Amino acid sequence: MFRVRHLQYGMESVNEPGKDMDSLDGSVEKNIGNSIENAVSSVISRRESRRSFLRNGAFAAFAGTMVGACKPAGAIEKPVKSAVAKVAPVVPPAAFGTADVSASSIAAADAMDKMHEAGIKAFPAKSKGRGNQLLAPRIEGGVKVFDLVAQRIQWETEPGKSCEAWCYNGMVPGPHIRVRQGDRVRINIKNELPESTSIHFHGVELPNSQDGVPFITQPPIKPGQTYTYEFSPPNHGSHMYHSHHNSTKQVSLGLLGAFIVEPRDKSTEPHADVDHNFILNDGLNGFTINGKGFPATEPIVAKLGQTVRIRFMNEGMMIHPMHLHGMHMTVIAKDGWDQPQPWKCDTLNVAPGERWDVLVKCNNPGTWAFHCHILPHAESEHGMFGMVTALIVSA
Ligand SMILES: [Cu+2]
Repeated sequence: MFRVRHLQYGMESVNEPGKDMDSLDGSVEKNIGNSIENAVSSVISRRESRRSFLRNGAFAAFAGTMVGACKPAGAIEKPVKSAVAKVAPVVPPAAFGTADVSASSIAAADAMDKMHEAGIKAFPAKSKGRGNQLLAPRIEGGVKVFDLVAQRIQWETEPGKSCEAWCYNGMVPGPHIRVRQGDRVRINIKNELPESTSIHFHGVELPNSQDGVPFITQPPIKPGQTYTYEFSPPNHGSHMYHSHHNSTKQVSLGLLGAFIVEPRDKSTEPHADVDHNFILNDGLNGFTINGKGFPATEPIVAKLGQTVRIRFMNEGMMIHPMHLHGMHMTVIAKDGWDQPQPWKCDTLNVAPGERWDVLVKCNNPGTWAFHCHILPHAESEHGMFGMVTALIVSA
């Protein structure tokens, strides 16, 4: 059911949009002979279905680009269409200000709740592939060497929803690279894509020649070529690496990853029992956290009393105000730079390109929803999807 519900949302509105809108006023006239209540009820019903069309139509236009690269595994038109029939029908509401406890409203509520419940019960759902895995370097003459391969793969963002992804080393996000401030670092990138590419180390203050922008600091890395970057990161913090060529497509399809530079003196770091990268994306493969959409997102798990460090990174094209239930976050760094004074919040707006480091003192046991608060990035009438996960604090 999960795999088709975003498509359902867009497709259910394809019923009779033109007819619906054209006949809106005519339906009033036809109802003159009926009771006033019937006429009002009919108009409201029409308007509701029109609103539903406008809302769903707008979403469909949006979703058309968002899910363009994604297909439910093995899915064809037919199963999607048959699933549409299961969607709760639009029910004429009772008059405003009165409780609508009609059997049809209860049935519609039950049908909607069932979909919501199924999503929650599936969490955390198993899906193929896991991104953001730590990549151990090879040491060559004191240099930390990381080998990356840019390639096209099929990637499952949630159970049964398979997308074409462009990625590093077969995963979305690409491997988590972690080095120390001042380390000598070498990155070999082999391009197996059908386009040229490059890598930009976002936030690291490198010599100009290593900045990774084709035609400004280097030639594009052509299909089949291997290119090498080498540098010593001067500034620590939560940074990123991503393609800087045809990036609207390449980054949104998954050519991105966490590049974390630990401080030379690790004793300057605040204590954290759990250190979690939280990478947001919102491109061709939908709304994702670490390459997955709810219910396939990974929960953050901690014990009561522990401190969790979360490193938010936005590789998408939209802002995402991330909201944690039940506990506050203490913001300690922005774009890798320590805040002059840590500050507290429960909703943190993460704009494209930004990184924010926060600490959460897990002093409230339970499973706490943790989601983007632009609600169309997180929930529809079919249940939660996309940028939703949970912080689970066990007693
Ligand atoms: Cu969002």
